[in-house]
Amino acid sequence: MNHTDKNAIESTIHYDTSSVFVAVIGRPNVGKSSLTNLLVGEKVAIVTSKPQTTRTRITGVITRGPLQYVLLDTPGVHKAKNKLGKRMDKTASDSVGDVDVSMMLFEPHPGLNESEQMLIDALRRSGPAIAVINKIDLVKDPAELEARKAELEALGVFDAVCTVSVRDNKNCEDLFDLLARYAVEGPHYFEDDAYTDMPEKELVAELIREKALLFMRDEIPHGLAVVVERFKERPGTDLVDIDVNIYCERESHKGMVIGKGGAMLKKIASAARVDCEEFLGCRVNLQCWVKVKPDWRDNEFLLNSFGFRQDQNRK
Ligand SMILES: Nc1nc2c(ncn2[C@@H]2O[C@H](COP(=O)(O)OP(=O)(O)OP(=O)(O)O)[C@@H](O)[C@H]2O)c(=O)[nH]1
Ligand SMILES: [Mg+2]
Repeated sequence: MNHTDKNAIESTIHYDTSSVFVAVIGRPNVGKSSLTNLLVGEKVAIVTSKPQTTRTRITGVITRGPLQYVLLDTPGVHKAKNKLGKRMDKTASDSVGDVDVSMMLFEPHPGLNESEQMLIDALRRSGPAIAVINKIDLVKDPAELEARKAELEALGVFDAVCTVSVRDNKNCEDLFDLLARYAVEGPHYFEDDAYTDMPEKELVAELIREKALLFMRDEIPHGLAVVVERFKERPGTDLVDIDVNIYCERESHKGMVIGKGGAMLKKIASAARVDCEEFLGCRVNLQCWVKVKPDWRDNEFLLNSFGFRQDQNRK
């Protein structure tokens, strides 16, 4: 069969299904992961009040009848201080080229920083986008919100500018109809009952990192990497044994992660275990070890071995 015949046949195939790939982008801490989790209805991405919580691209899947939404939650764009930061920024800016539409989140207060400008330039080059102003629960004066909307509309990049509060679940459901406009006819890329393609091991590692971010002072948890070394069900029981290495950048940080008499590590592990048991639906025996890998955030080899690869394109 020659190419022309093949194309003619393919163009006559009609699918009853469609999908829309959506990049969720924006500055750190604006609520990208919170919105992704809310729309998916499951916790696929960890959320904390600290910027740069998300480090890799996380897929959240929602199937509603014939239409499948695939949300790609990305790291917040920022001025990178190390190679990990540069990879995180690249993950975000590369994502806008891989999708059917980008959903860029904004804080309600006015202005755009340099990293946001860079993302907007990428959107100008690579296709449709909508703007979502989040955290409107924090806005006292409606005129402020109108001014922010006008500011974003004036950029001429966004097909629509919406206002939501993920915290109060306000206007978030409306995003489904908006995103559906960008759906493309074709097969579903994920099982209809899937909500993420993230392996259980990675979800466990992320939950531990979330607790470290929650319980520890600013810079230390940003220098941690968590790797699950063993994940094994005990035959004949409802128990999973999970061994985890927590890598930090300096010997002095190791002491802080472990804490006095092991108190900090215990606190992190106990809280993470509760979450792991909930999402795995079984009992968990979690063992954590703290190790030092000096300046791993600037080491290409370690970044690769900890899972921060750049070849994540899925479409
Ligand atoms: N007040 C308010 N806070 C919110 C809202 N949505 C998210 N937050 C909070 O904002 C903080 C950051 O949320 P994340 O979802 O982790 O933000 P992110 O954009 O994914 O951040 P990075 O992963 O660091 O880029 C958390 O403390 C959230 O609880 C909202 O609608 N209103
Ligand atoms: Mg995030």
